[in-house]
Amino acid sequence: MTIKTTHTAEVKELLEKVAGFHMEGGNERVKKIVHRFMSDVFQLIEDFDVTPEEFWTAVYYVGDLGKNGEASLLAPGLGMDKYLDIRMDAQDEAAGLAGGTPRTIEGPLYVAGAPLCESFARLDDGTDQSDEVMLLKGQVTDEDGTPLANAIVDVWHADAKGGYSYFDQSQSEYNLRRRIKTDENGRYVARSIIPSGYGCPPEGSTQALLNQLGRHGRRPAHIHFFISAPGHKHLTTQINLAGDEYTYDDFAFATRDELVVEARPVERSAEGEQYGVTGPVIEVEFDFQLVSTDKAELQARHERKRALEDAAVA
Ligand code: MBD
Ligand code: FE
Repeated sequence: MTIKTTHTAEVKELLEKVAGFHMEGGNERVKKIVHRFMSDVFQLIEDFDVTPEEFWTAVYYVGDLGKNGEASLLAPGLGMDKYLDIRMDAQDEAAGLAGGTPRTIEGPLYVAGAPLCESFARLDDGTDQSDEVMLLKGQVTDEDGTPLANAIVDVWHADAKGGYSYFDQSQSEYNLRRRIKTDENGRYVARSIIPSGYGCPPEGSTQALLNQLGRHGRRPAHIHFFISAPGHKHLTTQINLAGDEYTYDDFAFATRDELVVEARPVERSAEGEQYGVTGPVIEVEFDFQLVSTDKAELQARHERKRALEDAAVA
């Protein structure tokens, strides 16, 4: 039998005190949100008849999540980053700012301040000779197809083991991370290595919850981008390599059809040779279309805590 308590005068008063409704100071929005949040938690405890054992398991789960730094990894796993994208897409639609290359989630592994290069960059440090060479190239244009010169292609991806430099301390500084300024035709070229998919740490808090849900914690091979150009809406996106087991089964829900790209093995690459990349490479080509806007706040990435964001020199 479920005992009903959430709607009693005693619990209502408790929730109001919890949220500081009777106090002068503090932040009104935070008070309202905490009040709603705690009311929903109490209601959930009532509806599911949560036991003290279950409750304390959850409390210590949150503690562990903080200790192993996985809160920003659990968020995409629970579809929260995707949901924020859905909201931003709807807001863009309502403001007449839809279109261009679709956005998809940033993820928790960006590092600010990667070296800035002109039109071409080599992203990998050459450590592992057995890695497959990738030639990544494309063009940044506006929606009419006009090339955008001097756009910034801020690119980052995992190594062949699925690890990201900075977070994986065995990699060199800014390995597989660069900012590339497009040339006069809006083009960018990068030499790198083919990334592998990512897997959540098997002993971490995120995977522990995914196990309870019968879910895996894997992402397909993917490449992240921030694309920016003056007068245009900042774009946060990723491309997913076609043919990966997880291309359409991403634990972080970041795949969009328009962002799936073939990786094409070629014996030689004309663009590559321009930059001294000879021999067989795997070509990955992707063009970006940016939407114009004069609103300055839409031209920059939204704020969030990011590695080295404040230390970065522009
Ligand atoms: C990643 O590489 C990533 O992009 C996301 C969203 C989550 C975990 C690892
Ligand atoms: Fe990633």
